[in-house]
Formats: sequence, structure tokens, C-alpha cells
Amino acid sequence: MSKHTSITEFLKQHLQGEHAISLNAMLSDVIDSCKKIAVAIDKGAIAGNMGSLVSENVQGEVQKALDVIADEIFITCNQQSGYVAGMLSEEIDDIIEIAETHKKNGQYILLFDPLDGSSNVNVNISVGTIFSILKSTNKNPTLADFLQPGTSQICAGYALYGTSAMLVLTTGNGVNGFTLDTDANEFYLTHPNMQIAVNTQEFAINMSNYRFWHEPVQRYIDECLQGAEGDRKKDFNMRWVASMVAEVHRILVRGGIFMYPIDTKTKNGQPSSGKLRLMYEANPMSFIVEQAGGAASTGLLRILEVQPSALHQRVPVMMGSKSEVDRLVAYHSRTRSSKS
Ligand code: P6P
Repeated sequence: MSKHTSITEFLKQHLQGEHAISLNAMLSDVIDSCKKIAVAIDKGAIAGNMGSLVSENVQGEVQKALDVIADEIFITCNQQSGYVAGMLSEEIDDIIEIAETHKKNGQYILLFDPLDGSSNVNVNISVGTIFSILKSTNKNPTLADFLQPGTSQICAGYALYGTSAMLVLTTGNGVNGFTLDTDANEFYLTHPNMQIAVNTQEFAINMSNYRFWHEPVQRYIDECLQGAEGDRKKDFNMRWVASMVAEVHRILVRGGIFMYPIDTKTKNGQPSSGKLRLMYEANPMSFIVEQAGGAASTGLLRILEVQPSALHQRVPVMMGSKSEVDRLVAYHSRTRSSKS
């Protein structure tokens, strides 16, 4: 028997308020689905799930076999509680409607990226599941019910399938991390009250896009690269895992800043608005980061205050140690005021 508190026990002790019963039931299903996804990933190539499919998802990305497997697990498991009235998956264009028989208790919306960073699966680098829970005004949620700003989230979390499987979540009262004991098939509290260091010397960004960034981001990175001889008067380290869940988890544990900024690359002739999706990547991670004392911005706006206009809209992302995000926001506002 572990000396740690199980997630089941933790949730019983800590969930309070109007959503306590429903969140406990919904999170039980989320936990169950993340355990199943962890097993599917652990089997790796042995289960023959490593390959890519012919299909593409709504993002126009080639789907991995595990993308579809994780998506199917998440959708199936998260209808059991009866509290989920509608879902949105990164892998599926339209709102996922729930059968009447599966939504008897209440109205919540579950948004998720079932396997974030899945291009890393074949090379055995950490991937994750990201989820967000919103309250719906009715049992048959409409598009308007889905398009709520991130400040409306009542719960957000991620599973990280890394050197150990972890579940990290917030319900608005701080951030707690749980590690999966595979022998007991249970998550145990190992990272209580996670806090992001205000200052850092580590940044995470895909440097190959440098020439496409706007000036404030180029300036910020230039200063990091100039190190102790430059304006920052300290050396920086860089990481890039190409898996948002792994980057954000590292930042929760040891500080840092994660950036996927807007760039001038065009896609199908349209200017980019960044790569990461607002509803099921940026918003849940921003909720977690802020609850851990960090900050999350588009450069111009607090991410949680972005008013969504489309289910799969993308948004520029800068999140992590508050002093670094504040610096980037200041650089963006200076650029904006110098242009006005
Ligand atoms: P790039 C994974 O595809 C993802 O959505 C995030 O998890 C990750 O941070 C980013 O894209 C990686 O993007 O351009 O480095 O492949």
C-alpha cells in the first residue's frame, strides 16, 4: 500500500462547491481513460500501433494509429459518468454529441487533445493528453456553449506519458501532480501544490522558425542568446521537446518559458496565428500555469481572456515563469505603441 494519497482519496478530500460531485465523477472517467492510454502507449511497437494512418485530422495533420486509439479511448470512457453533455476533440472537426442515455446527470463540456505531441511516439519521446472542462448552459450544448473563454474553465489537466506516467490537474485551487503506480494501477499524489519559479534561465521555442517571428519575439530570443555579455546579464539554456505537455511539465517543476508565437509563415495563403489550439491546448495549459503562479499570454492578451470564435482556432502562446512572460508582453506593447 503506497504511503502517498491516492488521487481518488485526494479528490474526495479536496473537491468542494457546486461542481464537487460532478467533477469527482467526470475526473474518475478521465483518470480511467488516461490509464488505458498509458497502457496502449507502453506497448509501443509490440502492439503494432506505431505507424501513421492514411487519414488526416481536422488540423490537416497525418494521424498516428495511437492518435485514433487515444481518441476512441477518451470518447468512450468519458461518457460513463452521465455528466458530459458534449465533447470536442483535436482529432474531430465537429462537436461530439452524446447519446441521451449517456447524459442524464448534468451539463458539462469536455474538450481534449487525446495525444499531444504524437509525432514523438515513433521516436519514443514523451507525449501527453490535455483536457479542459466547461459548464454548459443546457443538456444539448450549442457552438456558443463551447466558445467560452478560458476563464470559464472549472477544471483542466494533462496526463504525461513520460519516464513515469503522471496526471497534473487544477480545479482552480492550485495545481497537484499524481504519479501512476502501475502495480496498483492507481495515481498517487507526488507533487502537491506545484509552483512555477518566477524567474528562469531556460526557454523553449522551435528556433528553426526564427526568421518568421515578429520583432518582439526575435528581440527576446536574441537577448537570451547574448547571455551574460548582453542586456540580460545572465546565460540561458534552451530546450525543445516538440511535445507541449512535456515542456509545460518541465516548467512546472523547474521554471522556464514555453513559446509558440505567431509567425509570418502562411498556410494555404493565410497568415499564421500560431500553431497551438486555443480550446484544448492553450486554455487548459494556461489555467494550470496561472494556478501555479505563472503567466500565459498571446503577447498582446492574457490567453484565458481570448474570446473564442472557432472550435479549432489557433493562438500564439507564451507561458511559464511570470517575469519572462511579463517581459515579452512589455516588448510587444512597445512595438505596438511605436507603430501607432
Ligand atoms: P513543432 C505537437 O504537435 C504540438 O502541437 C505541441 O505539442 C508542440 O509543442 C508543437 O506542436 C511542436 O511543434 O513545430 O516543433 O513540430
